[in-house]
Amino acid sequence: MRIVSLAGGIGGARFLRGLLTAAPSSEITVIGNTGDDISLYGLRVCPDLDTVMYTLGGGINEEQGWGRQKESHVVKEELAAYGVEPQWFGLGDRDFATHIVRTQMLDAGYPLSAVTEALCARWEPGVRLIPMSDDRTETHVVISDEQGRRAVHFQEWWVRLRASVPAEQIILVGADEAKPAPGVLQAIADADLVILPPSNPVVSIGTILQIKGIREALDAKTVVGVSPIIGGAPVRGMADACLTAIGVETTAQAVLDLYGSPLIDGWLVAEEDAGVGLDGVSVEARPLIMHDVESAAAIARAALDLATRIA
Ligand code: GDP
Ligand code: FO1
Ligand code: CA
Ligand code: CA
Repeated sequence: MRIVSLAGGIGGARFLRGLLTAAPSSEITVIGNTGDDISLYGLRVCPDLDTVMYTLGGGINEEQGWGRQKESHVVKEELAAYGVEPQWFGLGDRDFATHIVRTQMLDAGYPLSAVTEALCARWEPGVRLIPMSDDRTETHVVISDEQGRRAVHFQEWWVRLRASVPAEQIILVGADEAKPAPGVLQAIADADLVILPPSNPVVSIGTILQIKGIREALDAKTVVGVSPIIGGAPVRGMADACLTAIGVETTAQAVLDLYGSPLIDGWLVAEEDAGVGLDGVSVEARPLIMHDVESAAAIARAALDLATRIA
Protein backbone atom coordinates (compact mmCIF):
# COMPACT_ATOMS: atom_id res chain seq x y z
CA MET A 1 0.00 0.00 0.00
CA ARG A 2 1.21 3.51 -0.82
CA ILE A 3 0.55 6.06 1.91
CA VAL A 4 1.23 9.80 1.88
CA SER A 5 1.30 11.72 5.14
CA LEU A 6 1.76 15.43 5.68
CA ALA A 7 3.75 16.20 8.84
CA GLY A 8 4.91 18.91 11.21
CA GLY A 9 7.32 18.10 14.02
CA ILE A 10 6.60 16.20 17.22
CA GLY A 11 2.93 15.23 16.66
CA GLY A 12 3.62 14.19 13.09
CA ALA A 13 6.82 12.29 13.89
CA ARG A 14 5.35 10.32 16.78
CA PHE A 15 2.33 9.36 14.70
CA LEU A 16 4.57 8.26 11.81
CA ARG A 17 6.58 6.02 14.13
CA GLY A 18 3.28 4.32 14.99
CA LEU A 19 2.30 4.13 11.32
CA LEU A 20 5.56 2.35 10.47
CA THR A 21 4.76 -0.23 13.17
CA ALA A 22 1.13 -0.57 12.04
CA ALA A 23 1.92 -0.86 8.32
CA PRO A 24 5.50 -2.17 8.04
CA SER A 25 5.23 -3.27 4.42
CA SER A 26 3.67 -0.07 3.10
CA GLU A 27 5.54 2.57 1.14
CA ILE A 28 5.22 5.82 3.09
CA THR A 29 5.99 9.27 1.67
CA VAL A 30 6.06 12.14 4.16
CA ILE A 31 5.59 15.71 2.98
CA GLY A 32 7.31 17.81 5.63
CA ASN A 33 6.59 21.34 6.80
CA THR A 34 9.35 23.84 6.09
CA GLY A 35 7.53 26.99 7.23
CA ASP A 36 9.31 26.70 10.61
CA ASP A 37 12.73 26.86 8.95
CA ILE A 38 15.10 29.58 10.11
CA SER A 39 18.63 30.80 9.33
CA LEU A 40 20.79 31.15 12.45
CA TYR A 41 24.52 31.97 12.58
CA GLY A 42 24.65 31.46 8.82
CA LEU A 43 23.11 27.98 9.05
CA ARG A 44 19.79 26.76 7.69
CA VAL A 45 17.77 24.98 10.37
CA CYS A 46 14.72 22.85 9.45
CA PRO A 47 13.16 21.87 12.79
CA ASP A 48 10.21 19.85 11.53
CA LEU A 49 12.18 17.88 8.90
CA ASP A 50 14.82 17.13 11.53
CA THR A 51 12.25 16.10 14.14
CA VAL A 52 10.78 13.55 11.70
CA MET A 53 14.24 12.37 10.60
CA TYR A 54 15.63 11.99 14.14
CA THR A 55 12.44 10.44 15.58
CA LEU A 56 12.14 7.79 12.88
CA GLY A 57 15.92 7.30 12.72
CA GLY A 58 16.31 6.69 16.47
CA GLY A 59 18.26 9.87 17.26
CA ILE A 60 15.60 12.05 18.90
CA ASN A 61 15.65 13.38 22.46
CA GLU A 62 12.52 11.51 23.59
CA GLU A 63 11.61 13.69 26.58
CA GLN A 64 11.96 16.95 24.68
CA GLY A 65 10.53 15.65 21.39
CA TRP A 66 13.00 17.69 19.29
CA GLY A 67 16.79 17.81 19.02
CA ARG A 68 19.28 14.99 19.51
CA GLN A 69 19.62 12.54 22.37
CA LYS A 70 22.89 12.61 24.38
CA GLU A 71 23.27 16.24 23.35
CA SER A 72 25.80 18.80 24.63
CA HIS A 73 25.74 22.60 24.19
CA VAL A 74 29.37 23.73 24.01
CA VAL A 75 28.99 25.64 20.72
CA LYS A 76 25.92 27.49 22.01
CA GLU A 77 27.85 28.51 25.16
CA GLU A 78 30.82 29.68 23.10
CA LEU A 79 28.55 31.72 20.78
CA ALA A 80 26.93 33.30 23.85
CA ALA A 81 30.39 34.17 25.21
CA TYR A 82 30.94 36.18 22.03
CA GLY A 83 27.56 37.84 22.57
CA VAL A 84 26.21 36.36 19.33
CA GLU A 85 22.41 36.56 18.96
CA PRO A 86 19.94 34.97 19.14
CA GLN A 87 20.50 33.25 22.47
CA TRP A 88 16.89 32.10 22.84
CA PHE A 89 17.20 29.17 20.40
CA GLY A 90 18.87 26.06 21.77
CA LEU A 91 20.94 24.35 19.09
CA GLY A 92 22.95 21.43 20.45
CA ASP A 93 26.40 20.34 19.26
CA ARG A 94 25.27 17.15 17.51
CA ASP A 95 22.37 19.01 15.90
CA PHE A 96 24.78 21.70 14.65
CA ALA A 97 26.47 19.09 12.44
CA THR A 98 23.19 18.49 10.60
CA HIS A 99 22.78 22.21 9.91
CA ILE A 100 26.38 22.53 8.74
CA VAL A 101 25.97 19.66 6.25
CA ARG A 102 22.63 21.06 5.08
CA THR A 103 23.95 24.59 4.61
CA GLN A 104 27.07 23.40 2.82
CA MET A 105 24.95 21.43 0.34
CA LEU A 106 22.44 24.27 -0.15
CA ASP A 107 25.32 26.70 -0.78
CA ALA A 108 26.74 24.24 -3.33
CA GLY A 109 23.44 24.48 -5.20
CA TYR A 110 21.57 21.34 -4.15
CA PRO A 111 17.83 21.82 -3.58
CA LEU A 112 16.49 21.17 -0.06
CA SER A 113 14.78 17.96 -1.26
CA ALA A 114 18.15 16.52 -2.37
CA VAL A 115 19.80 17.69 0.85
CA THR A 116 17.06 16.05 2.92
CA GLU A 117 17.50 12.80 1.00
CA ALA A 118 21.26 12.93 1.68
CA LEU A 119 20.73 13.52 5.42
CA CYS A 120 18.19 10.68 5.52
CA ALA A 121 20.73 8.32 3.95
CA ARG A 122 22.40 8.35 7.36
CA TRP A 123 19.25 8.15 9.50
CA GLU A 124 17.26 5.62 7.42
CA PRO A 125 13.88 6.83 8.71
CA GLY A 126 11.97 4.09 6.84
CA VAL A 127 9.89 6.66 4.96
CA ARG A 128 10.63 8.89 2.00
CA LEU A 129 10.83 12.38 3.53
CA ILE A 130 10.27 15.26 1.08
CA PRO A 131 10.09 18.93 2.09
CA MET A 132 6.82 20.53 0.97
CA SER A 133 8.83 22.86 -1.30
CA ASP A 134 12.40 23.53 -2.37
CA ASP A 135 11.49 27.22 -2.48
CA ARG A 136 12.20 29.09 0.69
CA THR A 137 9.11 29.95 2.73
CA GLU A 138 8.98 31.11 6.34
CA THR A 139 6.11 31.50 8.76
CA HIS A 140 6.07 34.96 10.32
CA VAL A 141 3.79 36.17 13.09
CA VAL A 142 2.43 39.71 13.41
CA ILE A 143 2.44 40.88 17.02
CA SER A 144 2.10 44.16 18.90
CA ASP A 145 4.40 44.82 21.84
CA GLU A 146 6.40 47.70 23.33
CA GLN A 147 8.28 47.91 20.00
CA GLY A 148 5.01 48.47 18.11
CA ARG A 149 3.24 46.33 15.52
CA ARG A 150 5.73 44.11 13.71
CA ALA A 151 6.29 40.67 12.24
CA VAL A 152 8.66 38.25 13.94
CA HIS A 153 9.81 34.83 12.77
CA PHE A 154 7.53 32.02 13.94
CA GLN A 155 10.35 30.57 16.05
CA GLU A 156 10.81 33.88 17.90
CA TRP A 157 7.10 33.97 18.73
CA TRP A 158 7.00 30.27 19.68
CA VAL A 159 10.32 29.76 21.46
CA ARG A 160 11.30 33.21 22.82
CA LEU A 161 7.82 34.57 23.52
CA ARG A 162 6.18 31.14 24.19
CA ALA A 163 3.17 32.48 22.26
CA SER A 164 2.44 34.77 25.25
CA VAL A 165 1.80 37.76 22.94
CA PRO A 166 -1.33 37.22 20.81
CA ALA A 167 -0.66 36.49 17.14
CA GLU A 168 -2.58 39.07 15.11
CA GLN A 169 -1.74 37.34 11.86
CA ILE A 170 0.22 34.26 10.83
CA ILE A 171 1.72 34.58 7.35
CA LEU A 172 3.68 32.13 5.22
CA VAL A 173 6.17 34.46 3.53
CA GLY A 174 6.98 33.20 0.04
CA ALA A 175 3.85 31.05 -0.27
CA ASP A 176 2.71 32.68 -3.52
CA GLU A 177 5.90 31.77 -5.38
CA ALA A 178 6.55 28.38 -3.78
CA LYS A 179 6.10 25.25 -5.87
CA PRO A 180 5.75 21.75 -4.44
CA ALA A 181 9.12 19.97 -4.28
CA PRO A 182 9.83 17.35 -6.96
CA GLY A 183 7.94 14.16 -6.15
CA VAL A 184 5.30 15.74 -3.92
CA LEU A 185 2.39 15.86 -6.39
CA GLN A 186 3.40 12.52 -7.94
CA ALA A 187 3.45 10.83 -4.52
CA ILE A 188 -0.05 12.15 -3.81
CA ALA A 189 -1.30 11.04 -7.24
CA ASP A 190 0.13 7.54 -6.68
CA ALA A 191 -1.14 7.20 -3.08
CA ASP A 192 -3.83 4.72 -2.06
CA LEU A 193 -4.49 6.82 1.01
CA VAL A 194 -3.46 10.13 2.61
CA ILE A 195 -3.19 10.64 6.37
CA LEU A 196 -3.12 13.94 8.22
CA PRO A 197 -1.43 13.12 11.54
CA PRO A 198 -2.24 15.12 14.69
CA SER A 199 0.09 17.96 13.64
CA ASN A 200 -0.56 21.64 14.27
CA PRO A 201 -3.52 22.50 12.00
CA VAL A 202 -2.29 26.06 11.39
CA VAL A 203 1.52 26.18 11.29
CA SER A 204 2.18 22.56 10.19
CA ILE A 205 -0.70 21.11 8.11
CA GLY A 206 -2.17 24.55 7.27
CA THR A 207 1.25 25.64 6.01
CA ILE A 208 1.73 22.62 3.74
CA LEU A 209 -1.80 23.09 2.34
CA GLN A 210 -0.84 26.62 1.25
CA ILE A 211 1.69 25.34 -1.28
CA LYS A 212 0.12 25.65 -4.73
CA GLY A 213 -1.41 22.44 -6.03
CA ILE A 214 -1.17 20.35 -2.87
CA ARG A 215 -4.72 20.87 -1.59
CA GLU A 216 -6.13 20.31 -5.10
CA ALA A 217 -4.14 17.07 -5.47
CA LEU A 218 -5.52 15.86 -2.10
CA ASP A 219 -9.14 16.47 -3.13
CA ALA A 220 -9.00 13.43 -5.43
CA LYS A 221 -7.83 11.16 -2.58
CA THR A 222 -9.20 9.39 0.46
CA VAL A 223 -7.88 11.55 3.31
CA VAL A 224 -8.11 10.56 6.98
CA GLY A 225 -7.13 13.02 9.72
CA VAL A 226 -6.30 12.57 13.40
CA SER A 227 -7.36 15.37 15.73
CA PRO A 228 -4.52 17.14 17.56
CA ILE A 229 -7.12 18.72 19.85
CA ILE A 230 -8.63 16.65 22.68
CA GLY A 231 -11.33 17.94 25.00
CA GLY A 232 -10.86 21.53 23.85
CA ALA A 233 -7.08 21.73 24.27
CA PRO A 234 -3.93 20.77 22.36
CA VAL A 235 -2.29 17.62 23.71
CA ARG A 236 0.99 19.53 23.90
CA GLY A 237 2.30 22.84 22.64
CA MET A 238 0.42 26.03 21.93
CA ALA A 239 -1.74 25.20 18.91
CA ASP A 240 -4.61 27.02 20.68
CA ALA A 241 -2.74 30.32 20.23
CA CYS A 242 -2.34 29.56 16.50
CA LEU A 243 -6.01 28.64 16.07
CA THR A 244 -7.14 31.77 17.92
CA ALA A 245 -5.01 33.86 15.54
CA ILE A 246 -6.99 32.59 12.53
CA GLY A 247 -10.35 32.86 14.31
CA VAL A 248 -10.86 29.14 14.87
CA GLU A 249 -11.93 27.60 18.19
CA THR A 250 -9.69 25.04 19.87
CA THR A 251 -11.96 22.03 19.44
CA ALA A 252 -11.84 18.83 17.41
CA GLN A 253 -15.02 20.04 15.66
CA ALA A 254 -13.53 23.41 14.66
CA VAL A 255 -10.37 21.81 13.27
CA LEU A 256 -12.53 19.40 11.23
CA ASP A 257 -14.54 22.39 9.94
CA LEU A 258 -11.28 24.22 9.14
CA TYR A 259 -9.96 21.35 7.00
CA GLY A 260 -13.50 20.79 5.72
CA SER A 261 -15.02 18.58 3.08
CA PRO A 262 -14.03 17.59 0.34
CA LEU A 263 -10.48 17.60 1.78
CA ILE A 264 -11.28 15.31 4.72
CA ASP A 265 -13.10 12.01 4.30
CA GLY A 266 -12.43 10.45 7.71
CA TRP A 267 -11.72 12.08 11.08
CA LEU A 268 -10.52 10.43 14.27
CA VAL A 269 -11.39 12.21 17.51
CA ALA A 270 -10.76 11.27 21.13
CA GLU A 271 -13.51 9.50 23.06
CA GLU A 272 -14.45 12.65 24.98
CA ASP A 273 -15.07 14.39 21.64
CA ALA A 274 -17.60 11.81 20.36
CA GLY A 275 -20.43 13.69 18.67
CA VAL A 276 -18.21 15.75 16.39
CA GLY A 277 -19.41 15.57 12.80
CA LEU A 278 -19.50 17.06 9.33
CA ASP A 279 -21.51 16.14 6.20
CA GLY A 280 -19.52 13.81 3.97
CA VAL A 281 -17.03 12.86 6.71
CA SER A 282 -16.90 9.57 8.64
CA VAL A 283 -16.00 10.38 12.24
CA GLU A 284 -14.82 7.84 14.80
CA ALA A 285 -13.89 8.21 18.46
CA ARG A 286 -10.77 6.37 19.68
CA PRO A 287 -8.10 6.83 22.36
CA LEU A 288 -5.81 9.41 20.73
CA ILE A 289 -3.02 9.95 23.24
CA MET A 290 0.37 8.76 21.96
CA HIS A 291 1.99 7.53 25.21
CA ASP A 292 4.46 5.33 23.36
CA VAL A 293 5.03 3.66 19.98
CA GLU A 294 2.34 1.02 20.65
CA SER A 295 -0.39 3.58 21.40
CA ALA A 296 0.66 5.59 18.33
CA ALA A 297 0.47 2.37 16.28
CA ALA A 298 -3.08 1.73 17.56
CA ILE A 299 -4.11 5.20 16.35
CA ALA A 300 -2.46 4.55 12.98
CA ARG A 301 -4.33 1.22 12.71
CA ALA A 302 -7.60 3.01 13.45
CA ALA A 303 -6.82 5.53 10.68
CA LEU A 304 -6.00 2.73 8.22
CA ASP A 305 -9.20 0.82 9.15
CA LEU A 306 -11.32 3.93 8.75
CA ALA A 307 -9.75 4.66 5.35
CA THR A 308 -10.42 1.08 4.18
CA ARG A 309 -14.07 1.36 5.14
CA ILE A 310 -14.52 4.73 3.39
CA ALA A 311 -12.68 3.88 0.14
P1 GDP B 1 5.49 20.54 16.17
O1 GDP B 1 5.90 20.98 14.79
O2 GDP B 1 6.63 20.00 16.94
O3 GDP B 1 4.68 21.55 16.88
O4 GDP B 1 4.58 19.25 15.93
P2 GDP B 1 3.30 18.97 15.03
O5 GDP B 1 2.81 20.17 14.33
O6 GDP B 1 3.58 17.75 14.20
O7 GDP B 1 2.28 18.53 16.13
C1 GDP B 1 1.85 19.39 17.13
C2 GDP B 1 0.48 18.97 17.57
O8 GDP B 1 0.54 17.59 17.99
C3 GDP B 1 -0.07 19.74 18.76
O9 GDP B 1 -1.16 20.51 18.34
C4 GDP B 1 -0.50 18.65 19.74
O10 GDP B 1 -1.78 18.89 20.26
C5 GDP B 1 -0.49 17.38 18.90
N1 GDP B 1 -0.15 16.21 19.69
C6 GDP B 1 1.00 16.01 20.38
N2 GDP B 1 0.94 14.82 21.02
C7 GDP B 1 -0.26 14.28 20.72
C8 GDP B 1 -0.92 13.05 21.09
O11 GDP B 1 -0.40 12.24 21.83
N3 GDP B 1 -2.17 12.85 20.57
C9 GDP B 1 -2.78 13.76 19.75
N4 GDP B 1 -4.01 13.46 19.29
N5 GDP B 1 -2.20 14.91 19.39
C10 GDP B 1 -0.95 15.16 19.86
N1 FO1 C 1 11.96 24.49 20.84
C1 FO1 C 1 12.04 25.21 21.95
O1 FO1 C 1 11.03 25.38 22.63
N2 FO1 C 1 13.22 25.79 22.34
C2 FO1 C 1 14.35 25.65 21.64
O2 FO1 C 1 15.39 26.17 22.00
C3 FO1 C 1 14.29 24.84 20.45
C4 FO1 C 1 15.42 24.59 19.68
C5 FO1 C 1 15.33 23.73 18.57
C6 FO1 C 1 16.47 23.40 17.84
C7 FO1 C 1 16.38 22.52 16.76
C8 FO1 C 1 15.15 22.00 16.42
O3 FO1 C 1 15.06 21.15 15.37
C9 FO1 C 1 14.01 22.30 17.15
C10 FO1 C 1 14.09 23.16 18.22
N3 FO1 C 1 12.96 23.48 18.97
C11 FO1 C 1 13.05 24.28 20.08
C12 FO1 C 1 11.66 22.95 18.60
C13 FO1 C 1 10.99 23.67 17.46
O4 FO1 C 1 11.56 24.86 17.10
C14 FO1 C 1 9.52 23.93 17.69
O5 FO1 C 1 8.95 23.09 18.61
C15 FO1 C 1 8.77 23.73 16.45
O6 FO1 C 1 9.31 24.28 15.31
C16 FO1 C 1 7.37 24.28 16.65
O7 FO1 C 1 6.57 23.73 15.76
CA1 CA D 1 6.72 22.76 13.76
CA1 CA E 1 -11.57 13.95 -0.04
